[in-house]
Amino acid sequence: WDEVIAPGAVLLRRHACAQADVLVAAARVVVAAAPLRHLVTPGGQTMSVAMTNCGEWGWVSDRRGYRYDPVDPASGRPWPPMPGIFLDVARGAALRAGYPDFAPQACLMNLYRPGTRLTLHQDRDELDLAAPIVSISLGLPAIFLFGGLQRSDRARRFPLQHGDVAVWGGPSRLAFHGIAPLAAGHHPATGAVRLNLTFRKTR
Ligand code: MD5
Ligand code: FE
Repeated sequence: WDEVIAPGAVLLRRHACAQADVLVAAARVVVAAAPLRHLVTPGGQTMSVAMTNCGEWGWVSDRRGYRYDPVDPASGRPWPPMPGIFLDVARGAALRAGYPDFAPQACLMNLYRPGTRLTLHQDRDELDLAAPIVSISLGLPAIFLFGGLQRSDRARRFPLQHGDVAVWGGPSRLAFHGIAPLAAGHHPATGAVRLNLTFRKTR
């Protein structure tokens, strides 16, 4: 059931299903304190994914660039704390994938509505590239695009479903990846959306 989809990349299918409702409830608490928003890229494009963060550091983008910031620029206050259940599930998945000491400092929350996409990119704003990234998919299914180390490498497509957890480490840590435009639908846990929680060690 656990599948190694590339060196260092492990897909734990349905790993978080039992905790999914608690994760969604905790996500709503975070969003109430730090609302979802559409960030602008340095190139001036508004992202189609709606984002917020919890934990010590949050990922933000604006005309000046991408960075991790301890303060929510929308409120001037620190990001909400990472809910305990987020940490438990992220650490448990990392352990299962072979990373017993994962200590995430940031959780980026990505909300996808029908039509929302994330174009191919690399995650390289973190200072410690030896630490893995753990991501939890909730709600509507999505097609994950998994490319190689060069933007031009052909991307493979993997369906990601409610409760799936992926751990990206080793050589896959810098692979190009993205999400195909979300198909409309309904899921009992989230309604008409997909929520992805991404845990990172930032420094
Ligand atoms: C998502 N989010 O479904 C994805 C899940 C992001 C992002 O891509 O940057 O917020 S994280 C997928 C990921 C992270 C790091 C490496 C790799 C995939 N990979 O090697 O394919 O919203
Ligand atoms: Fe990414």
